[in-house]
Amino acid sequence: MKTRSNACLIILALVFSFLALAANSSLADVTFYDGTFDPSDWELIEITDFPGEETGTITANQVLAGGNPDEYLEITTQLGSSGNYEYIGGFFGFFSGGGYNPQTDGAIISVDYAADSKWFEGLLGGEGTGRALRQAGVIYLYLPCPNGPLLTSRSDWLQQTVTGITAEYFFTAYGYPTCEGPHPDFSITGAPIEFGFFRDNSGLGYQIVAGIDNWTLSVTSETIPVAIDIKPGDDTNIISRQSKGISVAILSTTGFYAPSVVDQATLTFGATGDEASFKSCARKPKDVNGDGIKDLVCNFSTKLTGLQCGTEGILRGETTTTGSFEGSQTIVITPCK
Ligand SMILES: [Ca+2]
Ligand SMILES: [Ca+2]
Ligand SMILES: [Ca+2]
Repeated sequence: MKTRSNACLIILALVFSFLALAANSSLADVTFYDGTFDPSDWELIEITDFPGEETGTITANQVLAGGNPDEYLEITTQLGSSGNYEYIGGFFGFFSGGGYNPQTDGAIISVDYAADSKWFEGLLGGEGTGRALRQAGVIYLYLPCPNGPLLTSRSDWLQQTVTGITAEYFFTAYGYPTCEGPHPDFSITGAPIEFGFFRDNSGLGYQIVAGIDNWTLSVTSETIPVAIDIKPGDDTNIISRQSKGISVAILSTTGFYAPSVVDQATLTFGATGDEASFKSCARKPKDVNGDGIKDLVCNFSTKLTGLQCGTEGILRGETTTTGSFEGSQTIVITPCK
């Protein structure tokens, strides 16, 4: 698990490796968290069903005491007193966390959400509250279809959690959803995602003040598959047992530029993929497969790879963000013994 939070907090960078699991089934996780709500860490975007005509507002401000504990974010929804029966909501995006890029952090299996909520004043019943995200400029709300959002209806701090949320539970529809798409793209080719939450109300002529603290969003992601070329440019992949090193190229794609994305210190390569055989990577990226995108060529100690005869060489590593990747290719060690 890695935690991304605002700069005031200690960043946890615990990395659990699930090495005992079979290839391609290991999981990488990242958690976004904030319990301070510094205004510079968040962005509020108003969402409404009458853009430009709404008379209601949604506002937010950081309060320094009285949270669970200390700082929290106070959110006020104000519904217009005349005109359209309106929906007013806000998407709160946590942009200081760096966002999540499926192409370098891994395809998302699901997300878990937790936040503490408290109702302060105004119409009883509270504000609608839930998880939200923005991808390619589109805001998606998670709404437990078809019953609508959770409510901040308690006058004490209450933690609300939802786990195992997949892409099909996020909708672009506001208010009560139709349970139909479009949904965000959690796949390996999906555009970068900013996570956050939403608050909303609908109707006319009332105001609600409610708070949020300890916003937490955890992503469970898949290992990123990468293509590798052992002994770049040579299809035999025959390596002498006496050789000092084995050259392995990590092939780049448009979304995964190996020379800048790979955290070289985490590279392991060999018979199981976990061997600490890494020596170095070439400083200059080189396009070894002629696709026009430069690749990363690294060198591993032949002896430390534990490779025997005809077998598979497995490479594993982590990206400089939060992703784990893996690739393998057939290799022939000679003489075979
Ligand atoms: Ca707090
Ligand atoms: Ca080769
Ligand atoms: Ca290439």
